[in-house]
Amino acid sequence: MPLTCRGRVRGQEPSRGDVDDALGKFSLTLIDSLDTLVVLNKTKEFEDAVRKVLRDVNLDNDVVVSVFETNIRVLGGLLGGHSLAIMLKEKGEYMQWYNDELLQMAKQLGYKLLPAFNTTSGLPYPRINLKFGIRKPEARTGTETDTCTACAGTLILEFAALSRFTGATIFEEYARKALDFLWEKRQRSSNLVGVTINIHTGDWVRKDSGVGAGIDSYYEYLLKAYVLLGDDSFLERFNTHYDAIMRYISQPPLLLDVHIHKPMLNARTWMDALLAFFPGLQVLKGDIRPAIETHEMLYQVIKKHNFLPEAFTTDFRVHWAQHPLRPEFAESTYFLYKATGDPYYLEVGKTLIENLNKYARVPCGFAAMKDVRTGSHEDRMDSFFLAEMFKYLYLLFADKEDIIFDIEDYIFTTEAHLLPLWLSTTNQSISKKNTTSEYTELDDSNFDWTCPNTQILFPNDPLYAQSIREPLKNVVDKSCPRGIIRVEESFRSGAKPPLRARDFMATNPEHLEILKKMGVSLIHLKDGRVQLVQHAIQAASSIDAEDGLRFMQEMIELSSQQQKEQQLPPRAVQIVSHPFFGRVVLTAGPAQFGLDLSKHKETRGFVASSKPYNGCSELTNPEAVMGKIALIQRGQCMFAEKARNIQNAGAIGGIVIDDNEGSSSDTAPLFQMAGDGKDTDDIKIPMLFLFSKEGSIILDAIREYEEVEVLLSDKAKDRDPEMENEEQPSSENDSQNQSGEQISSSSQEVDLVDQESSEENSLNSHPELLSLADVDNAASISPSEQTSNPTENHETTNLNGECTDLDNQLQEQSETEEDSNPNVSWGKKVQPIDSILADWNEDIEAFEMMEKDEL
Ligand code: DMJ
Repeated sequence: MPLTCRGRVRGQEPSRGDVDDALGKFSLTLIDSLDTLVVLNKTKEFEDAVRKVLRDVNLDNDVVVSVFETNIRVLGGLLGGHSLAIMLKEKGEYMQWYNDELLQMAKQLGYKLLPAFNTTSGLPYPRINLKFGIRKPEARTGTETDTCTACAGTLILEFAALSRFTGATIFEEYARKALDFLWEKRQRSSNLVGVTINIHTGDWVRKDSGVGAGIDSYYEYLLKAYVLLGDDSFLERFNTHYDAIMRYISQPPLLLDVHIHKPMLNARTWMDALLAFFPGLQVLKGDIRPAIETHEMLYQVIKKHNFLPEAFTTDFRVHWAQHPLRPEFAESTYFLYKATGDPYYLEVGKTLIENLNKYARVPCGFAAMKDVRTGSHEDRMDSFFLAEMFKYLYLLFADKEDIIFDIEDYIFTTEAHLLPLWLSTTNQSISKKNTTSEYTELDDSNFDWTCPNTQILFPNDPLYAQSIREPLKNVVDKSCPRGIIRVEESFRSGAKPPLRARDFMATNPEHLEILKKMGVSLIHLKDGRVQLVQHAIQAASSIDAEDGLRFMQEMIELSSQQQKEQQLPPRAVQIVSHPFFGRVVLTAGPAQFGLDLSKHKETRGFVASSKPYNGCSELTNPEAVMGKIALIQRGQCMFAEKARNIQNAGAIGGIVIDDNEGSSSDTAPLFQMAGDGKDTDDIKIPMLFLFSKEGSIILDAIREYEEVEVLLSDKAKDRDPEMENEEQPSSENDSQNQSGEQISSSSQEVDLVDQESSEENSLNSHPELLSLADVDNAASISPSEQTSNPTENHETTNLNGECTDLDNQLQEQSETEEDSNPNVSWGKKVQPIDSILADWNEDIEAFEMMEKDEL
């Protein structure tokens, strides 16, 4: 926890939900970063770290952990550490005392994970209790029915390495069985896999498919299993999937999720940051051109926001604003540099490093970005930052002589742990499968059985990569808003719905008539909102039901767009005084009154606590807050009243700190401070809200340094270099550490509150509903609002950066795609009603899952 300078211990911090499943009280960061130390030539430190692991780490804790995360980070970390420990031992200088102790720990952990595979399918349960396994009453797990494809399909490298290192074949057998099952379950017509699967029945639970979250490393492990184990069947499977990915998901330079049954139908209009690993995998596969294209697009998104947001739209707007310092883009940059030797990729790496140092470096490490738009931090530094990001960035710039072993003798796991390639010929007790009978030869020279060689791909052409990047140089900056292109296409390939979502008025009787015909009913909720529900079976005909589905899709898109537009984005409180110098940026909630920081210059000032602290009456210490930013505690009166009281005392701004001890923006959704229902125009100062954990960082800083200056803004400002230079190395660092300790000791007293969101969306709690959209005042959608709706702005961008008419483009595209794709024949082909309904049900389920996912 780089802001509060402590380790994150499971159970000692408020639960963050699923992300905490990686924490098993087994010194995750220490284990995950073992082999990084050797890569960075910190051999002595590696030796010390291994001793610490052997001395301190307990793998038998009563903690429920993710099988996937434990495998890639802990088992992989131990095996990577073992691989380099034996390499060093053989060299004869370091690790001479080492006697396979890390491997023994890895084996112990491997056996602890095996009970998770006790399912009829052979797919592992997603979680296991390290001490009690699965399904015992004490285990508190084993009731899950679903897992993600990557969770079940990212085991083979670690498990096979464990088997081959130890001779215990059971691990490789289990991992192979899980992979065989996933392969069997692929959607046969598209050769794609869904995001989540039922571990008992093998049914796809989420039928959307991409190369990012939930699936990513399944594909990575098929190709790498071929490389590490030399088993052709893995390459055949990879190639089959790759062909499908390039056919349906790849829309250069984008990679967009589709439905496994209707792969020409996009499942969403945004991409997630995890897919940034894919160009690196394409390099390993030898398909350099699309790798260069996607990487370039991602780089431009990064240049726009300093980091890659967790998700971004097809027109490159931020969809999910956080960035937990993920390494995937650095990984792809490294592979592309290796493949092309183009110094451009060194420049890219330099930008990544500069941004990390400028925006993420904090007193005790590097902090995840809570919001790339504001530059605010989260008290979080995931173990993959040291395991992967450091490693790939170091390797990008390292010469061969900088590394004390030959990196080419190893393969990187998905967590960038190193496994030696000689394992392919060791303990091969599991017979290699020959070409599977189901394998269809792919008619593409990309699927040769040879390793790609850049000299063959583009001999003596240093400008090869540049020539591919050039046409894409404006793809992000000059992009224009766009809608769900392929979904729109499919609308256009059939009749348009008789009523467009944007035109709908809940008070118009004609509209209500059309809705009824389409099987859509209107429910007036008690809180004044209107809910739309579609039952295809109640539609007048199959064509009307199809129209209804399109109408609902449009409405869902429109509704989520409007919700986004109504939200004020979060703001930033940046501590600018010594010794923070702008390094610590706290996520703050905005106010619906007072100075709007997005329109005005930021407010800078020293902070002072108001008296009374709740700010609910005239301040008794106006001299203390005059010309300063007043700190006020939440509660006991309206936010606007607090604002007026501090403004009257002469404060230039206010920060309301949550009175709910232990609350944090890590675990609770930010909100906007509302006015008091009266006119709030008299409030001229900016007001921001901080949860208790973020607020206590400021309060602790006051205790330590007395004078604390902050900046209230819509986006953190670059640090003041002059101030940074004043920082004295030794004594100041000491005080910095002290501050960390002090912050730490006070924060440990924080009450534990489990703030996992209990908000449930009726989408998920009404299984009988075929499709549903919550629409706030749908009847009041006015023509002026319509024009601001991106789905209606029928423009897209061409590669020269000019906006062109989307209607025409879509028309053309849909015409060509219709010919080649039998799935896009809505409204044209005569299909039996049962099959149409079955298809719709699949689509609708998928849309519901998407909505759930987005929520
Ligand atoms: C890493 O833990 C692994 O790379 C995993 O496969 C997915 N991504 C995270 C880091 O983003």
